Formats: sequence, structure tokens, C-alpha cells
Amino acid sequence: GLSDQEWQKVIDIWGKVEPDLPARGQEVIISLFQNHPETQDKFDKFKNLKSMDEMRSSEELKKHGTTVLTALGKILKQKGNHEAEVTPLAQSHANKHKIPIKYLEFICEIIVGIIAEKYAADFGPDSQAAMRKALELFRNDMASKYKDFGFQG
Ligand code: HE5
Repeated sequence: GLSDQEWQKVIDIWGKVEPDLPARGQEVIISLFQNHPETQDKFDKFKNLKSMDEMRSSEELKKHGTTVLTALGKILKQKGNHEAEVTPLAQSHANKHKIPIKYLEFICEIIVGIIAEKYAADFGPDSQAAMRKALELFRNDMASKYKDFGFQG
């Protein structure tokens, strides 16, 4: 797990990101699609979006980015006691959306990259390391639920 100090760094940086969730969420989803095009095929609503312009002007994409980061923020704030939040997410992503754990790795790495780019002054090496640990814990718990549900992930 993470130390109290590490959790504090996670909570602190998320507090900086939170006022900008729609913008950051949009960037995260677009970057996910650009760096890992196979992820876009999982979205019936978005797989038709081809150009950067189309992606940027999709209000639905922006809304989804906000949804994703809001869910992640709620999980981070639980400081590891996130069973109640992770279970429904694992259920939908395994059984309904069929999202491999690898795709969760992709999006987590993109989230770290975007925070590093946009909040450099508040996201030093130790904060980055703490955030990576928190996201790893999240993914591990998702993976363990996937296993329970019999989804290979
Ligand atoms: O599952 C839900 O609620 C429990 C539905 C809304 C939702 C989706 C849908 C939420 C809250 C999340 N995702 C959250 C979330 C956090 C992690 C970091 N997601 Zn999610 N997703 C949804 C991720 C990661 C992640 C990676 C990938 C490739 N997610 C996806 C894909 C994905 C898809 C296809 C959907 C359902 C389609 C949708 O809502 O399109 C607008």
C-alpha cells in the first residue's frame, strides 16, 4: 500500500486537477485514442470519430472524459479503501465493455503524463511516484475483480 504521506501527495495533486476535469478528461481520451487506436474501437459512440477536429468537437467525448476522471478521483480519495467504488467499475468494464487491463494501464500512463505536462510545478518526482503507486493499486484491484468475474482481461 501507500504511506499516509504518499496518499497526501495523491490527494494534493488531484486537488489541482479537479477544477479542470472536463479539459483534462478530454485530453486524456483523445490521447488514449491517438496513442492506442485499438481502444477507440471499444466505444460505439466514438469509433466513428476520425480527425482530431472531430474528436475535439465531440461534447460526448468531453463528457465521457469528465466521467472517467470523476470516477477515478472518487477512488483515489478512498486511499485504497475503494472496494465499493471499484467493484461496479470492474463489473461493467469486464462484463459489459470488455476492457483489457492493458487498456487501463494505457489510460493510467496517459493520465500521469498529462498531469506532468499541465501541473509540472505541483507534480514533482515523489508526487509522480505516489500517483503511479495509487494507480497501480487501482489496476491491481480491478484485475483481481476481473479474475473473480472470469474475464481474462
Ligand atoms: O461503468 C460505468 O460506471 C460504473 C459507466 C461509465 C464509465 C465508463 C465507461 C465510468 C465511470 C468509467 N468508464 C470509468 C473509468 C475509470 C477508468 C480509469 N474507465 Zn471506462 N469506459 C466506459 C476507466 C478506464 C477505461 C479505459 C477504457 C478503454 N475505460 C475504458 C472504456 C470504457 C467504455 C468503452 C465505456 C462505456 C462506453 C461509454 O460510456 O461511452 C461513452
